[in-house]
Amino acid sequence: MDQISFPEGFLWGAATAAFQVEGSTTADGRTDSIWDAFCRLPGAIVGGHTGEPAADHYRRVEQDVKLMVDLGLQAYRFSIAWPRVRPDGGEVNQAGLDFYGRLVDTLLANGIKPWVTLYHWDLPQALEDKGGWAERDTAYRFADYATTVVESLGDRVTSWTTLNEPWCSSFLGYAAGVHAPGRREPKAALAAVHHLLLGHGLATSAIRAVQPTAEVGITLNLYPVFAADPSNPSDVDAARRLDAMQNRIFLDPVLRGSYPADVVEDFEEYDFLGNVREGDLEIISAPLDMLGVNYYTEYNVSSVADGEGPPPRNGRRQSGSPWVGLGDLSFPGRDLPRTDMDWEVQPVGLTKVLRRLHDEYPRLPLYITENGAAYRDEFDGDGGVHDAERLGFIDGHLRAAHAAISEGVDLRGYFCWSLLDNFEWAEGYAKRFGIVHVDYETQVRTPKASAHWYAKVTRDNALAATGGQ
Ligand code: PNW
Repeated sequence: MDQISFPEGFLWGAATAAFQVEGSTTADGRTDSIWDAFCRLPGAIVGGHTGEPAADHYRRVEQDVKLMVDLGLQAYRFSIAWPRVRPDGGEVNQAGLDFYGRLVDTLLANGIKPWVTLYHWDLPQALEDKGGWAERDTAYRFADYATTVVESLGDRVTSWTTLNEPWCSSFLGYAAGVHAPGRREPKAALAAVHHLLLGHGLATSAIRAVQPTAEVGITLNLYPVFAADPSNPSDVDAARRLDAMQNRIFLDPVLRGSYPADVVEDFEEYDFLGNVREGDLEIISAPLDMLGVNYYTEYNVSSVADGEGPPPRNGRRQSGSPWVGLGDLSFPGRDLPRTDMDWEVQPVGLTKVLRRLHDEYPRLPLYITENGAAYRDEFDGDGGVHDAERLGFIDGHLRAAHAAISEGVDLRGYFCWSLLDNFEWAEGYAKRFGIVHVDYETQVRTPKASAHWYAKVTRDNALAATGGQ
């Protein structure tokens, strides 16, 4: 049977993030990150869950790399915990660096490429105490931390991602307050946007100063955004503004060296430009080697009258809106299946995101750095986890990625989210994204059907002609 083949050299991997899998949150000199502190706030996390024990990856690195080998992974995308490496944002902690040195060595000994993210949301709490990302100084502390990591691992690691999803860090963390640090301060959220981007730019230069041959990128969570009713001007404007704050506020400064004019106007009342100093945009638009795309779903948006927003979350900490300046929004459901996160499954949105980057922005090699789905997985009588929905989700999105490649998009690799079931932020351990099941009592790992299937895809560098399942 014919196959759908990916280009030669296409990189197949899986991803995790430090706080979501490591556990051992007080080991070897690690101190609190904003997520450790946030987890202690009543009602912040479903079930009162914390970063312990997560998937106990800190103590099970050898076993987990063996698992990656069994799954035929060519690359492992993981993040480094800033509070292990420079616990209070200042002094270097060698024991923390040594952990990542061992992980990298074990990966390389097994022929797996380490794909390192420097910031996947775990800011040292000591820096949040000084204002966090709302403060400009945090960007400079981030560049110092990047230098420390590259000086330590740069002889073995060549692929660096500065930030993962700065949208979540800024708008979920500082405006909605549903992610750490749990602040509901729209003005601080917009300051955080700029300071995260400044940190990205400063870190990019810092990495290159230590390792001139480094491949450097940033990972953004991008979404196609539609007006639910294209004939309703307020829906059309809501879609424009949502696209602006979700996609373009990050893409434009990084890839074109300027903030979009409508973003500047929309956020004037929050003094967005007051954060921007001369020369910042040159720093932020430092040339990159790749762009990471995280894709989960599309947004079909409608504006609703103020006060008709979502109902309070039972038993949960009060939340604000991440949609700064947009008032209440609704996302009218379409006739699409949904994951356990209640996110609509729409693979064609991935093709659209990739095509947009190709058509509208200076071209860079693209990587899908996250894509995957939470489902309620259950063991079958035979001891296996037959996660047909997740398998179908990944299969459908790989077909959508392949369609973009066929249209000429320079997509170089795919990382599924996630290698392991893990701590799903505000949702705690209740949502399972792994292709490998984790029993949080025993820490036993069980590859799900999707993992066995994915191993074959990576081996063949191809999908079967008709859908997986
Ligand atoms: C991303 N939202 O998070 C992260 O990079 C991962 O750490 C995470 O586990 C994964 O996607 C699945 O959620 C997001 O509410 C979390 O829009 C929340 C949102 C988007 C991305």
